[in-house]
Amino acid sequence: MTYKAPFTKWLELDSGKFKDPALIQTRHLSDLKGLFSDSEAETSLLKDNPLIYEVYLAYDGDFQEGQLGYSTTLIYPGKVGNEYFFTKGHYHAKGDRAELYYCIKGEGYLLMQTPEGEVNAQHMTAGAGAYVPPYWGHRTVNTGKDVFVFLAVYPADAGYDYGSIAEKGFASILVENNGKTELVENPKYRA
Ligand code: S6P
Ligand code: ZN
Repeated sequence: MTYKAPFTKWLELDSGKFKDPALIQTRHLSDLKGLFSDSEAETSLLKDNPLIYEVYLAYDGDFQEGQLGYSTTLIYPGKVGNEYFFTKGHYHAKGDRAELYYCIKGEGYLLMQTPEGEVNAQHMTAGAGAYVPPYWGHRTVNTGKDVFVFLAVYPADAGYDYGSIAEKGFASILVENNGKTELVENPKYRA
């Protein structure tokens, strides 16, 4: 039996970034093309192609069953039209894998949906530990004025299914309406 060696990764609480990440993923608007509900606003903002979010992956081991992956996601504040910046969103390729999201700073929502289109939105500020049960697709949305940072811990073999979200979209979206955050139906959702 070969035992994996225990290790520690340090998170800079001010920035939300791991000091020595295994990998940093950056997602600009061009990586999320077609996902925002206001296509005109999206096309016009694509000229600037803003950075929407970054993922700092702490775990650099293997992705076998039994291991845990963990990372922080930093979603920057902003909107496309009246819709707040969000992550692409995904189901886990192994659908029965759950996940924990722990908010470090900022404000936002963990938006979830079942394959049948049932929606659930969990409000998150620092200290919130929100649970993504098996089979729920999940996307996070920054509805605040500052960067929204959360730690995600998940079975390392969960994997990603981005295709379903790219095809159908999310059933609900978070928009600003008269200065207030509202959860509304996504006009572009294809059930
Ligand atoms: C992985 C976990 C998060 C997301 C990250 C970016 O299971 O849910 O680490 O990967 O928040 O979101 P996305 O949808 O681009 O992977
Ligand atoms: Zn996930």
